[in-house]
Amino acid sequence: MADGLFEAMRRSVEEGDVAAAEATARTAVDEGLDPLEAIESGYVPGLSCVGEGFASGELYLPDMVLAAKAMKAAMSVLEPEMKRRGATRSVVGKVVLGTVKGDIHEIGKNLVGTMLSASGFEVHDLGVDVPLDRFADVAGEVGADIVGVSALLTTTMTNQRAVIDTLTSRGLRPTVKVIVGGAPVTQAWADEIGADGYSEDAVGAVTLARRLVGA
Ligand code: B1M
Repeated sequence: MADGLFEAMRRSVEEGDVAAAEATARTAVDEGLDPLEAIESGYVPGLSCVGEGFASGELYLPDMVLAAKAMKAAMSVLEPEMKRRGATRSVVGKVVLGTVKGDIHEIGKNLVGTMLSASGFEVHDLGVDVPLDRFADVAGEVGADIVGVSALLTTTMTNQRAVIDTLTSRGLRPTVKVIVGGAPVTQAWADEIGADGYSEDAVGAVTLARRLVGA
């Protein structure tokens, strides 16, 4: 049963079919399916397929835009359900989260934010294309434990280093941990730029964040 639904989810994203993406997400919620499993086994394979088609020249930017719209429609149904499932936990730490300057990819960052808040973190999501100083500004204002910096492009990854440099120059690094992630990011890159941690997915980001705040 779930396999058929995952297949319909994958197809909805590949075809950029917003209505089908939303409908399959509602079915998942109605049937009590784990929303994260629906995202990872249903919709993300569709996005990956479109990404590969774009990289090989078989698909074009409008195809990626449509796929992202369908994915976001599904997320708008699944994210509240993820938050609802984690709603009773107490606050374990404060995270300032965003996608770096020059980069407008938000789906993975949003998933990380949703998982963190469902796991008891207070998340201050700055959005996408975030100016470098803004991470440090808000981290100082809210007394953040962690700054999470997402980047999806090899050309914008370097801004993760710049965010860390800004935190250092503001004197915030002794108290604020930095975690980095995004498709092109690796542990080696995280080490090179002096981040406190790297995770390849949203579940790992939660484990990492909990470890960094000693929860
Ligand atoms: Co873009 N794009 N895109 N895109 N896009 C990629 C990233 C690309 C790999 C596609 C490809 O060529 N195969 C490629 C990057 C190549 C590179 O640099 N290596 C690419 C490109 C080239 C571009 C443009 C330059 C295209 C152009 O204009 N010519 C352009 C750049 C725009 C910009 O940012 N300035 C562009 C635009 C877009 C859209 C706007 C159309 C759309 C984004 C819409 C949106 O987000 N609202 C889009 C999309 C959808 C993609 C793909 C297809 C899917 C990305 C995604 O959402 N994945 C992507 C190909 C791919 O990744 N397969 C591609 C699903 C998401 C759940 O995964 O984001 O990886 P991900 O997040 C994961 C982990 O990475 C991790 O956890 C998440 C959940 O598991 N993670 C973290 C993420 N952030 C984290 C932070 C953490 C920890 C973990 O701690 C803080």
